[in-house]
Amino acid sequence: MTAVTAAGPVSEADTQTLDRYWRAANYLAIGQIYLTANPLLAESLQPEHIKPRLLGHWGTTPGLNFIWAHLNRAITANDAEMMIVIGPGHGGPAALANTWLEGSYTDTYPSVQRDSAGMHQLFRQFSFPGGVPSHVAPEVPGSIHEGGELGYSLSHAHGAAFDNPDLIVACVVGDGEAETGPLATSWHSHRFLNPASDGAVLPILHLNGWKIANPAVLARLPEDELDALLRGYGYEPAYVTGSHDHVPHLEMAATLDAAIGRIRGIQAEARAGRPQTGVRWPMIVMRTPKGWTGPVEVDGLPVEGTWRAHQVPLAEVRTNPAHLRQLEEWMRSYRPEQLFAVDGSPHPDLLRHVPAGTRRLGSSPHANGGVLLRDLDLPDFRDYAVLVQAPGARESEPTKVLGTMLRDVLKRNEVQQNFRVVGPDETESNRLTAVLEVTGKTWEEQTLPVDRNLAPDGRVMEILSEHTCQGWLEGYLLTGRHGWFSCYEAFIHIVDSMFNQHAKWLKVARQLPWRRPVASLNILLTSHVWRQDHNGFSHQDPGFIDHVMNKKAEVIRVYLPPDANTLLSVADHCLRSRDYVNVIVAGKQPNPDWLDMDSAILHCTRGAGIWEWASSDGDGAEPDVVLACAGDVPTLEVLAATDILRRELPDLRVRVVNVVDLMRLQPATEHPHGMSDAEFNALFTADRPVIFAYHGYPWLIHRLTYQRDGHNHFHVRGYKEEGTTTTPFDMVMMNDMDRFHLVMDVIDRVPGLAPRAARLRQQMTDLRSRARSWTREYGEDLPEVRNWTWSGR
Ligand SMILES: Cc1ncc(C[n+]2csc(CCOP(=O)(O)OP(=O)(O)O)c2C)c(N)n1
Repeated sequence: MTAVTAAGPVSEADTQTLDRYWRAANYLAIGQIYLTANPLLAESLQPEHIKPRLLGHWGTTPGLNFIWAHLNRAITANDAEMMIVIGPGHGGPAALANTWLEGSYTDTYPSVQRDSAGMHQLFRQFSFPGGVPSHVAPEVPGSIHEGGELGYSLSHAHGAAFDNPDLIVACVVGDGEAETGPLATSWHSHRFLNPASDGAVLPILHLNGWKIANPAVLARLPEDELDALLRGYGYEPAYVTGSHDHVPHLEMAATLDAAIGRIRGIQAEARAGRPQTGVRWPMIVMRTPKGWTGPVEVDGLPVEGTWRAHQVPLAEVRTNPAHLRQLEEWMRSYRPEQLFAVDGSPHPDLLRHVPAGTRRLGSSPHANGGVLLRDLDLPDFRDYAVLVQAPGARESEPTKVLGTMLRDVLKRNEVQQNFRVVGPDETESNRLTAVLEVTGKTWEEQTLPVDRNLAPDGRVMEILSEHTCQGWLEGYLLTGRHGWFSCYEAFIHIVDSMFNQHAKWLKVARQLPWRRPVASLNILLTSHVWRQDHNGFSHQDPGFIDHVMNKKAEVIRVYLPPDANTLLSVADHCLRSRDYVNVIVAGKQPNPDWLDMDSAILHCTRGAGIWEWASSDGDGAEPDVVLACAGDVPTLEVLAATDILRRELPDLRVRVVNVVDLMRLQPATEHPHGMSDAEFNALFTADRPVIFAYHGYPWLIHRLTYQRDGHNHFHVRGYKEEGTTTTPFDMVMMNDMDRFHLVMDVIDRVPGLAPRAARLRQQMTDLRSRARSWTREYGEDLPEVRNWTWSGR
């Protein structure tokens, strides 16, 4: 049979080539799961040819191989530039088999040639200690998506497509994956895709019917209901159905050509200045058996087309001769002697549809984004400095100041089109509003006169799904661009797990010389725990930092700039950095400006340092106490406490230390930013009390410093899960991090001070009581607290 598709005829010979390629990929996938020797079945299989531990996932693999084979043809026939994102990334054997067949694997890893020795190595290394992982991990060329943790394929694929007008990202979505929250919300992503200036995503919903042990919901919906659901998401679904007896090569070829034709049609209209509303992007629903072409039954139980095919269908091959025989029959059913020459190389004719060079899915430069990465054209951050004539003499809203700089980053990179700002509906709430002076918020749907700042080509991307924001940005970064994510501090926890996966990706990618560095993932956390005046307890959670700290030191950075100028300096540094996750916690509420720009730069370069202008330990003298702070609100309270101490106990030598780069606290052996013990002791002393006011949960500071000489003298105040909707000062009092309590802490900890400072201590208790009753009576903080400023003593 032949068919004429949108890209021309597909002949009988074409389908045979596709089928031979597919059989070869299936054979290679099974070889990876089972064999450690005898790759071409030159002799009959023996137990010693079988791996001692059988690991990997067969079930999804033949479907993935089928898709890859057809994408090859579609790329060649349509002269298309494509990339693949594999949601069920546990189908690693498929990606490895296909990249080996097409030659991109050997290009990346010359030690694995396309011959029998290479095939042997391909098989042996899979899921083997010292070899390669079972998933579509960073080690796999052509991948930006591991797929180990399910749910992020569509958002990653869209991130890759933004600002890549010639790229079509084929995105395989598992029917199990489709049940996850992140995937379910990411169907909306195409509503943020601009057909004029972005590429396209072609979702391929892989309805193989099952997950590990259960049916998949979408696979059991009545056909009309599934169709209505996908249409409701704005897609034009096309269906390709295969079975044990029918391999739908012609249908798949025609459907792919039609989908590419439709994508190009939509783009051509938009690019000719005729944008349409209600664009329906194509998608493919591919219904094929799980474990397709594998054993139909094992030990009398059905396997092909059931959940039993998910991992390793024949589990006892080494010990059960019947299983071993069945494996050999299964592998020989692909007729390897017709697919591979005696030297193990694939017969050239089965590679006829494989595209050339960087058009191969495993060689797409987009999937190794660092090779395409261009530096941002950054303005001089010093131009946005707030003027600070004296520490604390005036106030500004740090994120609002940062907004002016980000605005100009957007503007200067308008031509490069390689910078986007994402956030879950909070860009304005987080006071980055200035960015909207030069761009809009991406919006392709209907608009109403009351809408503000929406634009089809907007570069600020807002969707109320932290998952989708994070997924878009990861996809955008991994394909060689830059971005900025701003989020309420409490709700960044929603993407804890996505952050984990991205940090793991970076850790592994950094060890692969062929993966070029990508721009860092910059996460600005604002509307933070201490200033949730509108919202209260549900919005008070600084724990993301603790979570981030679990990841490899080489990929994570945490910054707590205490004011506007330090935030600018930190932001500039983060925008220039590569291969990190930078977490920046900064306030949006009016906050004293402590440092002029020159001092801010010096302080941020040090990462932690003595604020001499605030300290009274003088040159050469050892302090009686160190008041340390990290975070804007802790810094304010520490300075207010210092002010009291210097006024009331003028003989006490107080040293104020501010930490902007939290990683400085770690030992130099643990983090590249870590301080040596000598440096640490010089700053914090080895034996004086250190009262440390910290933005987040106090135990983190102990965790970071427990090996230091002076650790026993560290007393940390921070958020201890006390909160509600109340005044800013009541919040710090609820957590004992207020200035009055810090003074009490000093009195309690400095040896010999308690007896002579008893009156002051009592005053502090009284002031706390007074401050508290004031809030209860007047609904705001005490005037002397609200209006306190650094006296410059
Ligand atoms: C978020 C998440 N939860 C659970 C798992 C464990 N898991 C691995 S594969 C799988 C089933 C996946 O089904 P589907 O997406 O349909 O893939 P396929 O059937 O094609 O293998 C599950 C639940 C996971 N990897 N990620």
